Amino acid sequence: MDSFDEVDVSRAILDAYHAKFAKVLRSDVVVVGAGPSGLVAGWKLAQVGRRVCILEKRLSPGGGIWGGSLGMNEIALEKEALDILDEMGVAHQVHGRLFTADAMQLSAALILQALRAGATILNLMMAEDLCVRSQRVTGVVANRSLIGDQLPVDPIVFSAKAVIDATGHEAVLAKCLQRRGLLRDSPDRLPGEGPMDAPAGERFVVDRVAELYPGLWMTGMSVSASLGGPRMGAIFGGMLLSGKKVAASVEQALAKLGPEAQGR
Ligand code: 48F
Repeated sequence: MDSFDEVDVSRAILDAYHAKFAKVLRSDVVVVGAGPSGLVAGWKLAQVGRRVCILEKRLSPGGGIWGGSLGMNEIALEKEALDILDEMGVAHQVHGRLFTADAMQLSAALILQALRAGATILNLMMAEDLCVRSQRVTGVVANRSLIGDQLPVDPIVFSAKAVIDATGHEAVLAKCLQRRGLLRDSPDRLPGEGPMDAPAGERFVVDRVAELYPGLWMTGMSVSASLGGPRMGAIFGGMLLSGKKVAASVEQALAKLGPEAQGR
């Protein structure tokens, strides 16, 4: 255990991180936000061979799953989402018309599924803007969390053929386009979420998954925040299914691109 010194430790980390970072500077898909919808989207796209980078501003991926409701670390979900749990080997319990799962198990499983499928997760990385070229989103501008919002330090760019806004209630990327007047037919500001209506909210985040602007898709609560859907809470089936649906939609769009854009 004494065949190394401290600089060996630093160098190993630096080299490994550099390789990981360099690999995703040009990705097929950049997912911003590692909550339930973003992690499912990243997992499913990596599973079909796409180079996927997931940017998460917090230290821990998992978004709103960890705390369940009121910090009670259980989440509820509907039967339609059970297949996704089964695929990951996450246990569930029956509670009347609903099901529950352990929030720790679900968060950990989603993170591991995404990583094992080949996605790269960069935590402490905060998306602050988008690259737009010829009226298409071509990448994400990001900075270190706790640098980007506090110090005058320039960001870095991750390019992508498709970007997914999975930033939850904040709908960060949709707002980037909105404040520049790039969203056609939209009012001065995004409508934000409507009042709580859990069943309608769950349907909304799945039904209304869409490409908001060429190259930019939305999933999870950012769908509601961008399009004025109802809020809902501590029920997660819609988030998982929304992530799965956006992955299918992005994959379909990427498959239509020319062969040089495929680059798997
Ligand atoms: O909030 P979050 O879990 O979004 P979601 O996938 O799921 C919503 C549910 O958790 C819950 C709900 C269901 O009943 O209503 O709220 O739609 O995950 C969003 C992730 O995005 C990260 C944030 O830290 C969280 O982990 N995030 C937000 N803004 C940025 C970001 C940003 N600018 N850059 C990188 N990550």
